[in-house]
Amino acid sequence: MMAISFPESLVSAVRGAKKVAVMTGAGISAESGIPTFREAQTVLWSRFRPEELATPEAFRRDPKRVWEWYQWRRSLIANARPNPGHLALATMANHWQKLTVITQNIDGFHQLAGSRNVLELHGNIHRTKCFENHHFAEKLDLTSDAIPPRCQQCQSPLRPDVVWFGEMLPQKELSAAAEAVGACDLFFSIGTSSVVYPAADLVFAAIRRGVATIEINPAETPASSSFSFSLRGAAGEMLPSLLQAAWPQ
Ligand code: BJW
Repeated sequence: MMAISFPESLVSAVRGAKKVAVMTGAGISAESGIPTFREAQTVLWSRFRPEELATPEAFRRDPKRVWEWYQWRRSLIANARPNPGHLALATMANHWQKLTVITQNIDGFHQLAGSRNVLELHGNIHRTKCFENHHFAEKLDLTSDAIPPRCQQCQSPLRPDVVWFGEMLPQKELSAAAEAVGACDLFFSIGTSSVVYPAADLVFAAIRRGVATIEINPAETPASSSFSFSLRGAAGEMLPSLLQAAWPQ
């Protein structure tokens, strides 16, 4: 592991924390090989902005294209694994009284890495529901030629159970996330550009509370200058190094 040196005040904030809230975004899964949203890394993603695919209007206009985009992402996720960033975070939980992981990601990697208290604000790509009536589909009927496949109860086209632009976030998860941010004594923002709301509201709410806040991101974000510590680097390198600095093995 690359040796990274952190300010002593940062290490003691990490070591001394009791209730920790962590907001994660696409950047934490980048080192697992999952492309982020706002960095043009692949042909598919650079041709369309997320705002043009991740909306109910886009699905209504061209359900096949949107479905196939998610099928492509499902297969990327199925063939990828959590990385050292996800794993370090799961280990850190053992050192704190409470860790709440609030994620905008839909890949399920925090849970796969062993994190237990995970709030998924934007849903999960592994669940499927129908567009019209939100009937959950336990099993996909891929024997029919229909793309997307149809709901077995109402014949409406199926879609992933994720949150698109203009849709409400799951209220239970959003309230629990706000509660965790309101109660934490240390807050991390990891791998998110902090431009999508209401998730970004939670980042700014943590900053406003005046508790210790740490950002981990190779690039600057609109929130960077407001954090107590803004660490420029990859989550898969920063988090294992921080774990080692706070609790040397
Ligand atoms: C690394 C790294 C490494 C790289 N290590 N880091 C207030 C103001 C303005 C607008 C709004 C507002 N409130 C609501 C809105 C509208 C809208 C919105 O926010 N628009 C903005 C774009 C302006 N929000 C909504 O519509 C939300 N719903 C809502 O508000 O409902 C109420 C309502 C309903 C009806 C009418 C009015 C109100 C819903 C938002 C849903 C977002 N959905 C998506 C798709 C999810 C499904 C899917 O995956 O397909 O969520 S869009 C996409 O963006 C996805 C992400 O979770 C989300 C955030 O992106 P994220 O994770 O930050 O990724 P990137 O790519 O932006 O950034 C990656 C970062 O990682 C970068 O900074 C890199 O540098 C960094 N990085 N490598 C660490 N190794």
